[in-house]
Amino acid sequence: MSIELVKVPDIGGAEGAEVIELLVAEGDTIALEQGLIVLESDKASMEIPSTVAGTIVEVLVAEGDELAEGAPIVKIEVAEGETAEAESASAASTESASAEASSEPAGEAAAEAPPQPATASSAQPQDKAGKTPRAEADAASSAGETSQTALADAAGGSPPSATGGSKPASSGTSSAASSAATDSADSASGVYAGPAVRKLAREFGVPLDQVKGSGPNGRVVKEDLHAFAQNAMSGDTRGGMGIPEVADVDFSRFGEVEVIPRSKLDRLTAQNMHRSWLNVPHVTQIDSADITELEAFRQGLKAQAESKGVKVSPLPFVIKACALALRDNPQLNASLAAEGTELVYKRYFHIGMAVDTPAGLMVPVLRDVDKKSIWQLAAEIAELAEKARDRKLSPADMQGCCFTVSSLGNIGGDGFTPIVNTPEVGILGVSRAAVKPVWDGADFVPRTLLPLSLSYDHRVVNGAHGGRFLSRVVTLLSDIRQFIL
Ligand code: CAO
Repeated sequence: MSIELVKVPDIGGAEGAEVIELLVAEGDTIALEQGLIVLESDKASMEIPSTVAGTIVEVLVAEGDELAEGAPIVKIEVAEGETAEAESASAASTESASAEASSEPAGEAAAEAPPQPATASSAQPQDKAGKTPRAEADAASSAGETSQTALADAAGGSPPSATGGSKPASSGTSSAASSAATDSADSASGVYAGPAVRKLAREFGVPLDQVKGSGPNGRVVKEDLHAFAQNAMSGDTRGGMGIPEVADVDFSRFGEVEVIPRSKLDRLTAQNMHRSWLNVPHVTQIDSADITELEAFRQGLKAQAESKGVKVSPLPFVIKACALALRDNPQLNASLAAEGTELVYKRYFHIGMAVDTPAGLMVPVLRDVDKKSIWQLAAEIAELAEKARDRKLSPADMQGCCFTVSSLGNIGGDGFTPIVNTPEVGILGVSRAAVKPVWDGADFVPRTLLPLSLSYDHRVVNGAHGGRFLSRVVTLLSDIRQFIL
């Protein structure tokens, strides 16, 4: 174990370069050439890499400090065995404790050693010229060449890709120590930007790694920051891929109009739809159930229904089928929790029913549907629909929903894509049943088909879950004897 002191290398004569970022902290284990700090002078910003691998023992600078060449940055504890490698890559900016005590001044070695660019390969012992790693290190060290690998070649404006690496701080060939750097990698993300742009980004509080650079090799230029800031102000932070505002249009310019304030319920519904649409990745699967037998059975119930004072539409059958299918497919009866890290599986089967009312859409909830008969469900559907239209639903009537059924069967249409009522993860759209010719293997026969569309939250429900659930609903409706199994 030895303690190495890493100092500011030759930074092109810059005096008083400010520490704008600390990239390491005490106790960090760092690799050779890993960035230690970012310095910014009035000409350049530059990441200063470590010339050794090891553990940071002490950080000797703080953000805002002004440093010049030779200023100590960190003390690093280097493990035995790594010292030779570290030393071979070491520059004048690194001094081991023993080196500090050495009687040979670095300046003398510098005078003897010809300047040569430091490369990653300089970290490897090189013996072709018969030099020991230490001697090689001395030469490199003397030349003051290493530690500059983080600097992009400002003179040539060489972007990182020009050195074959994706980051200037990588181990590609470094520029000469005396080169002034104009671009540097953003410490966190490998973003390239000049000092003025980085400064501006800090002033704006713009995270540079989120800005798309339009300069050569993706360099972020001032115009990119301006565009980013403008987009942020308009709510669009992704270069037009966010949610742009819809401009207000004066429709009266084109003809007579009537402006009516929306009801609170209407606005609330709009908000809920918007929230669901923006948060939930939707998938909709389509199928149809052959309800020929169900319809015959339902028609046969008419007299009985009248005597009970209940009207039985296809809806109670659909809702019951959903409850049974939810029981078999718990994924559709789940909700996301704890910011998506947990799933709550509900062991009850409360199903919401979309009701169209003059005031807007309402979704009262039928409880424990799996345990109720078709008669009970038909009666409750009628009762809740009436309460909804009369605006007599209590908050409790609309809470605790696991899954929603939205039926437009009484209105028409061949299918639609319902929006999931998050935090539920599924909704079944029911369209108008119609008699259609179906091939039975020998002939086309008239069958009553009920179009169904299942939308689900694809974060929770995958295609297989959705497919199994919908198939189960179809099977149950196609053969209602399955209800009792
Ligand atoms: N296919 C064919 N006919 C259907 C049908 C279907 N899928 N669903 C219902 N019908 C028929 C019924 O059988 C009834 O006809 P009969 O009187 O001849 O028997 C007629 O349509 C009217 O039914 P209904 O509306 O009285 O009863 P319902 O149980 O089907 O629906 C309710 C109740 C409250 C869901 C419904 O009235 C309603 O409000 N639907 C709109 C839901 C909605 O707005 N969804 C969209 C939400 S997202 O914007």
